[in-house]
Amino acid sequence: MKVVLASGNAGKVKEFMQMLSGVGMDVHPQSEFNVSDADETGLTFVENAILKARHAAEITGLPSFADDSGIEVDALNGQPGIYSARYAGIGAGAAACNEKLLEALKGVPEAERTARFRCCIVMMRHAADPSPIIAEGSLEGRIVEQPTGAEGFGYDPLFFVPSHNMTAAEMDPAEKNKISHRGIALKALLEQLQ
Ligand code: ITT
Repeated sequence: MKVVLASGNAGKVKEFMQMLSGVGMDVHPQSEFNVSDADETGLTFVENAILKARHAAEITGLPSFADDSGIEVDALNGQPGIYSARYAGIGAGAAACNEKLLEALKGVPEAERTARFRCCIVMMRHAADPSPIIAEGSLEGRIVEQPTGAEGFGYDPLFFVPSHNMTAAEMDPAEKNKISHRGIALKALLEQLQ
């Protein structure tokens, strides 16, 4: 099955391509079709994932799936959440977002720095698909005080995973995929597709 991965985030695309190799899906990132980024005007992960998947399906005429994800920090009442990519402003980049998050948590003790990554994946068989497939995953952790590790992307250097005693950016990418919010959501999506 030829499907479009509706994401312009290189870190996500890399993880999806690794996880989907050998699964029997013919996956093509949206960049191959000159799909522009969709307007993420939703107020929830699922709304934004639908908007992105529908946008790619409209332009390509192919089944498309999108990931809307982010980090929820308990001490910040769940922020930045759906605004994770734009936390430091549109186009500001991951380093600026991470700096802003560390600043917002300055002085917050370790026990209160709990957070989770969330991921919602939506697959639409066509742009007017009235019943998209929706799959979700999350990963619990906490925000460290110093960026640590060089793997991954986004908030990974700040996200400590207690089960592995390291940040997501210190983890082997294959290991991250096994336990991550994205890995869990993708597994749930594939089960529904079968
Ligand atoms: P697309 O919409 O084009 O897929 P995006 O980066 O704008 O790319 P989102 O709106 O879903 O995607 O924002 C997700 C942000 O959440 C992402 O930019 C990271 O900052 C963060 N994030 C999500 N998953 C992550 C992960 O596995 N590791 C680190 N940060 C992650």
